[in-house]
Amino acid sequence: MSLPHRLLLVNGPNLNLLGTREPEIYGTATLADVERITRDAAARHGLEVTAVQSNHEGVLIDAIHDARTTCAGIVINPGGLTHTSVVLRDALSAVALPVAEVHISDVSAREEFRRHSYVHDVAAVHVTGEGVGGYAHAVELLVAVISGAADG
Ligand code: CA2
Repeated sequence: MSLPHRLLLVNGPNLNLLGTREPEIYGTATLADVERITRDAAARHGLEVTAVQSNHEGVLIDAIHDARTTCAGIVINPGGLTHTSVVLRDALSAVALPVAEVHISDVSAREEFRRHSYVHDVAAVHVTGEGVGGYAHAVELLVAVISGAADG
């Protein structure tokens, strides 16, 4: 059976505020810019993108569950849930799709509590500290993983 020609883009809590505060950490691009960058990168590989951003964990979990039958992979910036959420990690693990974890800022160079990610070891791809361009990089790396899995 052929893979769906679609990726799920998930942005977690507070990322709707991108471009409005803390430009020294997150830059000036908005969530709409992030979604456009991701769609453009995916389109170069003939893939469409379903984008979800929510400040509610359950909404993100439902979107991840829906992706199980509709998407070939997931690009996710879990926001602060990265450092707190076993539930989000379990959802990603349960759907068993290739996952790319993206962080706009360099979480390894910030507060200690940002150094641990519950998502890290259920993700095949990690992109950190590349600004919003990191979403395009994540798509490239995720497509390589998906293509490799399809070949193998
Ligand atoms: O660097 C990233 O992409 C983060 O995932 C962003 C999260 C943070 O909790 C992670 O440690 C790293 C926070 C997103 C908050 O976004 C804001 C955007 C604009 C203004 C304020 C917050």
